[in-house]
Amino acid sequence: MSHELRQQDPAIHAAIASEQERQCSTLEMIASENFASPAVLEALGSVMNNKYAEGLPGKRYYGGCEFVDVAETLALERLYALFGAEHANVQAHSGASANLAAYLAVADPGSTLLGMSLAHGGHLTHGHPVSFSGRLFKAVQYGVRVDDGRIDYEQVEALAREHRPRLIVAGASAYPRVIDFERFARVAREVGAALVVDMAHIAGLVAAGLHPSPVPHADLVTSTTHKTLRGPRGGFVLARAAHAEKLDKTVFPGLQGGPLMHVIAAKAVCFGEALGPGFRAYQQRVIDNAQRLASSLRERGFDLVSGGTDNHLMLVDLRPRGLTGKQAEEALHRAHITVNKNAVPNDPQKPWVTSGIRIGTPALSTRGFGTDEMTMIAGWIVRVLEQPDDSKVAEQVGREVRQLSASFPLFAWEPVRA
Ligand code: DSN
Repeated sequence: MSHELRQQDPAIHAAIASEQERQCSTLEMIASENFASPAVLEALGSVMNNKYAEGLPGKRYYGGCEFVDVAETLALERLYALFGAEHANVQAHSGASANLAAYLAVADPGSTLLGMSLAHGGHLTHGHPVSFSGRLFKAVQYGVRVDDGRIDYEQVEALAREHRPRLIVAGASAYPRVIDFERFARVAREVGAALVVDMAHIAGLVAAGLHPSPVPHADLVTSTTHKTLRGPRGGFVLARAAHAEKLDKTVFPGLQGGPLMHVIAAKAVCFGEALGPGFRAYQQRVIDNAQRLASSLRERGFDLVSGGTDNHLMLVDLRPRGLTGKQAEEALHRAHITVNKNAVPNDPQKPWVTSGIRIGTPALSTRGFGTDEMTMIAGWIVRVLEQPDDSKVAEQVGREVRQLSASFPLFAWEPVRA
């Protein structure tokens, strides 16, 4: 870390140093988190932070944009190469703002939006009443089937026929199975809706060809860049050519001012890494690790929503163990294992408590953890959750976690660049 920061602002320097130490010494298993490469972090911390560049490459409202234009053009070119979309915009500051831009590009406020309920694995911005998506739009929500935890496509079809939404939103933040985008597109076509797919969680798997791509099926596809894609925090939107102009104008000047050019430069670096030959192997490791972790937890008697996983995450239903998600998250935290409490479908607990935990493998896979380590970690998770109030168990597991972490240095991996 830089000398300047330590001298100028010791308090912030110390907080950053402590956060780095926390990331190195704990098991980071929050499904939406990852470790961006040193090259991504370098671009993020660069002088591109200083530049205003409203507009698009070659068409800016400010002078001096020739070098930020290079960065944004490369980000776009690499994004097209990754996902094969007809049009892209890389300026959305986040996944939530990417979703808002996509919705407003094809629907007016007051239109009906059919999205997956947060309580069943969707996202706040897919129509929850506390989010803009439930306030600006008339939200109708679908969920998963009670018996197998899979998306209830028949419910999606029935709700679409009944409510004739302008927007159908597919995608999830806590759904462990493959999503059938083709089926969503069929129903969207039937009722005259635009299909927006939020692929934020699975973008890396899609880029690697390990999850079916929504791009051929959706009118617009939104994503973040920091989850399985392993880049800087931020968003982007892909669109059919017919929506290109409306999308760009909705992002700017509709919703945002100056784009974050340092973040866009870092997105370009991330997309370049994703085009490299090592990226597919990394995403395969994410899936292999999730499957091993899921099967190890099941063998030890833990219930998983839908019985397992096809992707990078799993949802543990703790109701049969008499534990809440909050208790489990806190107990694992004491053992240096970081997960998040998460509602399970039809959860009787409040969102601040929940009956489940969501566990993901993208970050540990970046550190080089493999399936043997996943078996070990499942054993630790079980030990802690079987005696969640026993501080000696937490201490012992915490010691073992630190030992294992020490043999997987955070930035020892080498992304292969395009
Ligand atoms: N907060 C993210 C997640 O954890 O899935 C979604 O935006």
